[in-house]
Amino acid sequence: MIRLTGYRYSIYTRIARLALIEKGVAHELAEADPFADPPPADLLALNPFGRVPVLEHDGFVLYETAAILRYVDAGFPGPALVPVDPRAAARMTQVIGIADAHAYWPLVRQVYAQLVFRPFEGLEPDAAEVAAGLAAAGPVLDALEAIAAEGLQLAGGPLSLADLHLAPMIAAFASAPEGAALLAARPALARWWHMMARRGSMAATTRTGR
Ligand SMILES: N[C@@H](CCC(=O)N[C@@H](CS)C(=O)NCC(=O)O)C(=O)O
Repeated sequence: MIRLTGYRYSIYTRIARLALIEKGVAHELAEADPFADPPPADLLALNPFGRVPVLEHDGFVLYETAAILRYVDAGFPGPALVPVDPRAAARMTQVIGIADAHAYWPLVRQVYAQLVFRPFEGLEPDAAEVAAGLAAAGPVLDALEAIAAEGLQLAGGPLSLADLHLAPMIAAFASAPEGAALLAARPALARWWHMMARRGSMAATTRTGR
């Protein structure tokens, strides 16, 4: 049995769902809201940090999205999502590191959360957070643009874990017009994003209603 515990609005849950779908791994979804205070006890029992997603496979419990993606790729048949070429593989790991360390907070938690999610919940955006997020996003997008332009990753080659890790963050960011404008100014990255946005797995993982 393969179960993914996640949250419908979670970017990281979407990353793990993309990997399962792209590999063709049958799975069930369980819902847990990690932003609840305190997080649900059944989530804390799976992940002491109270974050989603968490994968369970026949009693093996795994949290941290990068680890989940590696496990899904290595543990199941389907297209290989890690390049064999050492430089392409290194770039893949680098993109995942950039996404986690530098992209998630400004792109998702500052720009998307303030400009898209808070209005969706009927709340006002915090202008200072938006400004900070947009300012921090620039260098992150520049770094990703350089990687996309180089061509080893984020360039429309064979699908990799880097594509899956980054796409939900860019999707959220680009859903704010201010984010879309910053992305459009990076042509190689924008080209990659338009290819990723057309994938069936992306369409299958837009948030579901309650
Ligand atoms: N390092 C974790 C991060 C996961 C993460 O931050 N998930 C978010 C949802 S997208 C979460 O659970 N947030 C709850 C919180 O920040 O309290 C991973 O890679 O899985």
